Amino acid sequence: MNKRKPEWTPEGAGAEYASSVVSPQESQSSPYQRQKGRVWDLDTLEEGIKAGNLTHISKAITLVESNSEKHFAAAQELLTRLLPEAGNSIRIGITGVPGVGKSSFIELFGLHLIQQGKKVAVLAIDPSSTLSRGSILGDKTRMEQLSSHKMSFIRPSPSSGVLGGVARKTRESIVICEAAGYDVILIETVGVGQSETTVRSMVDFFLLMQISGAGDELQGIKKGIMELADLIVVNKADGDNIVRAQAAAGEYNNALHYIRHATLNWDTKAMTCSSKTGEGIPQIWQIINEFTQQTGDNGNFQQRRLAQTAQWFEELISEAVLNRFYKDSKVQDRLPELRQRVKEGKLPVAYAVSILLENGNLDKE
Ligand SMILES: Nc1nc2c(ncn2[C@@H]2O[C@H](COP(=O)(O)OP(=O)(O)OP(=O)(O)O)[C@@H](O)[C@H]2O)c(=O)[nH]1
Ligand SMILES: [Mg+2]
Repeated sequence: MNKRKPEWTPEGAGAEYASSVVSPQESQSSPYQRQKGRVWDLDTLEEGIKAGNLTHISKAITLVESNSEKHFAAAQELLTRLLPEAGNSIRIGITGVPGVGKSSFIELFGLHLIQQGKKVAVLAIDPSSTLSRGSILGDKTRMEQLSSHKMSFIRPSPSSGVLGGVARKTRESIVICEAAGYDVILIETVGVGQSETTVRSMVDFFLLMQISGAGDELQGIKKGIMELADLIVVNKADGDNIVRAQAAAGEYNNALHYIRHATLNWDTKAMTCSSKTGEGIPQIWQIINEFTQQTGDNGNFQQRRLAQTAQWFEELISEAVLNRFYKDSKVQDRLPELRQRVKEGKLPVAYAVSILLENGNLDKE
């Protein structure tokens, strides 16, 4: 704070005319900045992230994952600062049923990328952890070498909250990782519920992982998921399983002739790979490079990102408006009774809704 004197101060007057002036910079500082030197100092976090400091990246992600309102303001300020540095990566979603080999694949694939001079970040969206409050994905035991490599960063799934909330945290974590200079962001998710669609809405390239099973290969696959994929990989193509895996890939390729592909002008294909022997891993990276090149040239890459952000914005508005509505005390006062009257057939549904939207004002009745 500055000690300043008003303009009308008589000449030669002393300190009795001084007033305290808060400089604009100080008044705009968040509560976080005022806690300089503490864990969440934003300047330090920002600098650390831009320098690729792993501790600071982790702390920043913990900050965006926090559910407290105080942390929300700080997280948003940090993200605002980081946004200009973000966007320079390829974001790859990897999905498949539990046990298909996602984490094993990411271990070998990540190491291959590092060999190509890339920095790799691995994030996870685990819808089941929102129920069990535990994190089963992105487990570092399956990614032993990758997790200890200095060119990689692995973050398990946020362990609580609804899918929508977890997705927001992952999107924000992507911004942090990109600002920290990661070239490839891998997002692992188990194929459960809406998680595939959610991950598809935040990545550039979507890899669907499968294994060959007995009989009809396509039976086990959820309708619609193939339409999200930019590449289908039949994993565990090793040992006795090679022939079966190749046959499965062939069946997927046939089926792909008849479905709509996820990306305009991109031919989604199926291929085999082994996350045990590493067979197929370099080819997968090559395909992703072709994809980036092609969609970059025809503008689809950038267009999809813009559309994703726009869509996310609208989704968040809907979510926030709904939250505000249910939190409104007048709505809370009236809701149980109106719900009951609607149930009993005593009040038309649309009428009950209109009453609630008038902030529970029953004068309308
Ligand atoms: N033979 C063989 N085994 C594999 C391959 N990939 C993974 N496995 C094995 O399959 C099992 C499951 O692998 P994970 O990588 O944990 O599978 P995941 O899809 O990440 O599983 P969740 O995280 O539980 O959804 C492990 O025992 C792996 O060793 C492969 O290409 N070939
Ligand atoms: Mg896994």
